[in-house]
Amino acid sequence: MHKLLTSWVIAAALASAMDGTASVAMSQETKMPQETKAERDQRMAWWREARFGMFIHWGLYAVPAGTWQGKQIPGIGEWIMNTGKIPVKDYGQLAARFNPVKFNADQWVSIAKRAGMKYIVITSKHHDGFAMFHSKASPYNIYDATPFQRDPLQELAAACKKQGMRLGFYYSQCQDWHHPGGEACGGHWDKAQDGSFDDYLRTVAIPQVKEILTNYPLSVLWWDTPTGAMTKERAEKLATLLKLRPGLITNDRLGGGFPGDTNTPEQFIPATGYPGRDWETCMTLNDTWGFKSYDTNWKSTATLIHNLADIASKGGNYLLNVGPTAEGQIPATSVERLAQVGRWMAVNGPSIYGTSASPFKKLPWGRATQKPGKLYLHVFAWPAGGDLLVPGLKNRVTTAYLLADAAQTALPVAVSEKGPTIKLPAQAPDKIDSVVVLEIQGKPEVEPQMLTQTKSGVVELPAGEAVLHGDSLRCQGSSSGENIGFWTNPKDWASWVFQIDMPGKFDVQLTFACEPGSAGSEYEVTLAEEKVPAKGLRPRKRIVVTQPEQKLSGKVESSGSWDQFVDIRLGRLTISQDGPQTLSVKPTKMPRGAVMNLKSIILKPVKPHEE
Ligand code: FHN
Repeated sequence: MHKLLTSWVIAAALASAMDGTASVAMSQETKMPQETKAERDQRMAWWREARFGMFIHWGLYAVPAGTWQGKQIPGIGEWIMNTGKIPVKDYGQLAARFNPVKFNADQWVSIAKRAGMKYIVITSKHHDGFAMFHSKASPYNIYDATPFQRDPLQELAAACKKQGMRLGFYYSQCQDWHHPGGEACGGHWDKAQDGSFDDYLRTVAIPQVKEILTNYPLSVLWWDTPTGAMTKERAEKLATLLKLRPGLITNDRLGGGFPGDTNTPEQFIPATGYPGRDWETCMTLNDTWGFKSYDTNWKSTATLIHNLADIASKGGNYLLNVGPTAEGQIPATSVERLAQVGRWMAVNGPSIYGTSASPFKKLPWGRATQKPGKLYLHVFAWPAGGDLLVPGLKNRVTTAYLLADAAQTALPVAVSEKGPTIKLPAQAPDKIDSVVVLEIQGKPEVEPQMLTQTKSGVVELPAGEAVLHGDSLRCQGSSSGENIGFWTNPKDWASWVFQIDMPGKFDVQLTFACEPGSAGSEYEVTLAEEKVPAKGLRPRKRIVVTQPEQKLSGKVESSGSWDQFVDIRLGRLTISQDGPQTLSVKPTKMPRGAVMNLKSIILKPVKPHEE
């Protein structure tokens, strides 16, 4: 409920399925076929090793490419039929104009391969209901309804086999805006769409899922947008078909409480990953999944590489999308960006493939991934003086070298109580992300690090650093940044421990979001000395003069929506001595079902003239 909702999402079930939370919660209720942990690990092994895949959204929507009857239709390209409320018959006429003669399956697979991607997931049928494979279940497919008269997905399967690439299909099992009875988020807009959902399942979705699982060598089946209509009983009819392809991996978007194998955060990187679950962030290269001729908001190569390292550092996979044109070509900018990522992967692949999540909560200069006996330090910000402190690492470092250095020349390592410091060369081997390999003894052990004041005395307490108390609230990643959300239990609270070296008076600023319908909660912010410093925290420098607890209180006003964050000044606190402090936020009243999405708390030192 606190996830950021885009306008087209109507069902709460759908919203939570999109970051996997609903399915995680429901997994206990759903009986899944018996599989031991060892069997599951074996089935997931290639996928965990892969870490990087290509998503392809390709369908009839590539023909209008974002423009209908001369008007640019807002939103994502593959939604043009729904957003533009295009009648079924008119949209269907696009098929006669869809002739992707420049499609070359080998080329597409090579583009993915050169990028360092290890699997491809392509739309076999998106919400517009048009099958991109030769389906016997409906003539509304690329083989029967277009001048192309080829099955590009068979060609892609052959090319994948030839080039050693895993293949998966996306299938929109619930939404289908063409076949009568199919679901449409926002409701049907054409009588031709009306009908029975069960008939649609029986005559279209079930037979087509059977077809794709039988006729194509699939490693992944990627469901999408389960609506409320996908009850457990209905979902079971689809889930049971999965037996047709042993070893298949599916995601958490079937609906009906089926957890699938993977969580699927969309367009964001979850703050802490999903410990204990396999997960995959899917993301666009620009702002659309399906091709839009005028969307040129491409992510930079640096962003893509940082995202890939960030995701791997949290134990997930990156499924990065391309939206080919109606001629069958992957846009040139996508090809170029992917080639640049591929050049980085050719050198740094070992720091991504088959790695697991970082043992560090946060690193000031980048990210880390690990394999047994090795830490890969992804240095995004190369230290000016050449000294790279690895804060809190307790293991003995047996050797350190740059991954880009084939000779593995040992870098000097100095050890202090703060952790090892690696002496790096003056020049970063890669200005986006240079990887330093540490070979270490034993499993990584890291001392917890404490938040400290900045040089100007400011204390920043971000959502990602909070200790969360309770069951409901959690730190969620989103396009507006990490925040503490899902705060639906008034007993839940959050706290931060931080070190003060420059005591004084501080103005307290809270950055939060709340939609109008949930506003009105009240809360207290409490500041207290940290009595038992956590292991590894700096001891007090001088004798403690205990200071009484201080409290500020506030009321949550509406900020407009769950993802519109605003700053408020809550009041002033005094910290009269250095040492560790704890700041807690606890709700006192929650009249309307939720507290707030809390992004950060900042303590700003009050200058003498402001007092
Ligand atoms: O509605 C779709 C959207 O068009 C796209 O396919 C994405 C990819 O994850 N999935 C749905 C929204 O979650």
